[in-house]
Amino acid sequence: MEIRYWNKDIETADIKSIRSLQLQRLKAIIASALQTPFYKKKLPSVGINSPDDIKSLDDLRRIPLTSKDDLRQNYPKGFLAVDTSEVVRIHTSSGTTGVPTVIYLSAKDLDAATDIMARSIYATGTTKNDILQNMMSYGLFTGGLCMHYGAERVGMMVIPAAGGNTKRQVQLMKDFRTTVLHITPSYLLHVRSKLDEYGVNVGDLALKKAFVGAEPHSENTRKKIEGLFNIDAYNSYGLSEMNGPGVAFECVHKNDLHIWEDAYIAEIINPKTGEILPDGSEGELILTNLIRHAMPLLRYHTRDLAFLHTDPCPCKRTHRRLSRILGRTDDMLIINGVNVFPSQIEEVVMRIPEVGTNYQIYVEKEGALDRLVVKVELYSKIFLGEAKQIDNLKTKIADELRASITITPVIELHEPGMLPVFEGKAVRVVDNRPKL
Ligand code: DLL
Repeated sequence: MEIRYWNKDIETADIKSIRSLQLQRLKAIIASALQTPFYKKKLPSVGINSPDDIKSLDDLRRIPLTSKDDLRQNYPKGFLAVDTSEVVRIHTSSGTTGVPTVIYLSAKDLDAATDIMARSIYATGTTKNDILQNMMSYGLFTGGLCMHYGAERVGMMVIPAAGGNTKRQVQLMKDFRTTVLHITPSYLLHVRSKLDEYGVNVGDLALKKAFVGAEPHSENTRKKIEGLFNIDAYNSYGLSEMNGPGVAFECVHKNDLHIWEDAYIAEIINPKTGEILPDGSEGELILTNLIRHAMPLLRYHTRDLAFLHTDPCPCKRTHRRLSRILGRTDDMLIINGVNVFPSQIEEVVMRIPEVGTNYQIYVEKEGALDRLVVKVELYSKIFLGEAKQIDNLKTKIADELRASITITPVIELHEPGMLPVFEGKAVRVVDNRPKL
């Protein structure tokens, strides 16, 4: 397999050089942070008054975590380090409470983020000869524009299709011989479920790859996507606060995501104690952005659960790798006292061959107890099969889920197209229990 590098020196640099580059960049970012209203107060309170107070990477640990609430409470300009005349782009993320968070990029910041995006695209073996259909929403969400810029830098022809209008999307794929999709995994599965209705076979398309991200998905979902489309699906991780997609990306070997350590300092902490954990331990991911000076963000508390590791990758990139995201500390459900992550349910549901392309999780109150309902779409030929077979399938799904999460869910089986479709991030969990 031919390995291509966008910037071989940096991607394969020895760890010592990466750490020394991180220290140099951290000092520079501290200088910018001291220009922001937020960090101007925060950093001196832990004895950091100038970049010279950072002597080693360990000094980063002195800085308290920055949370999404800090961003909200200091909206819109509390984290801005430069005059707005230096800003060329903003993005926002609305999250669940409705109070937005905003990020600002200078021309230099945008250039640096675009380069990292191009590096991520290249790592999957994608080149200027590929045609990218970008099916993520364009606008304040980073998934559209940030990927677009990176793909243009690689020199690809980009189809800025954005999300939605599935029939037109498929037409675009056919007309322009799209080879790569950028899309959420849930929407990609939905697209597949519509092909028969449009009279299109997978073989009529020229697809080779998909970059899938922006939402949690299991290895079984990846396998399902790859099997249904006969393509390679690469996991792409990122978040608005760190410049959107391209924080960590899988290479051609698809064995976890290379986190670009020249641009981001990654730490894993114990969610309960805040203690920094060694490589290999699962915990919350904390990220420091080293390449954005208009709006520096130090030790951002992502709440994403993952682990980092240094297992050698055959591609010879040296940056540590990030595991698939295992869940978020704030999406954990407590059902009759048992902790359940939606990702555990997806892992089981998506490995059952009869299960189609969509599912949803409901939690309800039934008297004093909680009731977990897993609604699952089946492929139509199975849905139309014998009643006995369908009953057996219900039992099989419930048994497999009980073995994984120790709770017995109610299983509802649906025909294709009955569950809600999301063209962006899917809402997989509906928790109807009264709020305490
Ligand atoms: O979702 C940026 C992005 C766009 C990433 C396109 C990948 C592709 P936000 O809207 O700020 O930004 O949401 C960030 O989404 O903290 C994770 O919880 C989740 N997330 C993103 N990528 C993945 C992934 C974009 N590959 C939040 N696997 C993050 C699991 C993901 N969760």
